[in-house]
Amino acid sequence: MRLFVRLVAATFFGLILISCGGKKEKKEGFSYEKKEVKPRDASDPNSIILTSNDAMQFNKKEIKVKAGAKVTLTLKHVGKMDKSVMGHNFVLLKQGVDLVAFGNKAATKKETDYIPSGTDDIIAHTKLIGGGETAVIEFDAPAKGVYDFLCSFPGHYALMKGKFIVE
Ligand SMILES: [Cu+2]
Repeated sequence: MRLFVRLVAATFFGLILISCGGKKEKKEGFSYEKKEVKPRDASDPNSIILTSNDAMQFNKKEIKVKAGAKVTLTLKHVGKMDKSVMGHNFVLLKQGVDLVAFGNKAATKKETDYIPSGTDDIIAHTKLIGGGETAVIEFDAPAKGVYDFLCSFPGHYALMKGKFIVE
C-alpha cells in the first residue's frame, strides 16, 4: 500500500515537472489541449495514436472508440517538414458539418492555425504540429455514431480525412 502511494506521488510530481517544462504561450480561442494527460493502458480502446507524415497522410482512415468514456488522442508528425509547409492537426467535426465547406473555411484562418475562432463545428481538435512533434488531447467521446475528422491545413483534407466511429 505504501509503495502504491509513493508511486502515485512520483507520477504526480513527474507530471508537474513535465507540464512546467512544456509551457508555451496560450493562443486565443478554445483548445482542448491538456498538458497533463495521463498515460493510458495500451489496451484501452479509447487511447488512440494517429500518425501523420510529409506525404500529407494520416495512418488511419477509420478510428473506433467506445461511447461513454474519455478519448485520449495522440497525434504524431513522423515527418521532417516544418509546420508552415506541412503542418498537421486533427479536427473532429460535429455531425451534419460539411467537411469540404469546413475545410475551405478553415484554410483561410492562418492566424489561428486553421481553426476558425468561435466555431461551433468542432467537437475537439489538436494544435497544429510540424515534423517530429506530438500533440495529445483528451475529450469525452460523443454520442454513438459516425463523425468526420480531418487535418485543416490548406488542401490537406483531400487526403487527410477519415471516419471517427463511436460504438
Ligand atoms: Cu495536414
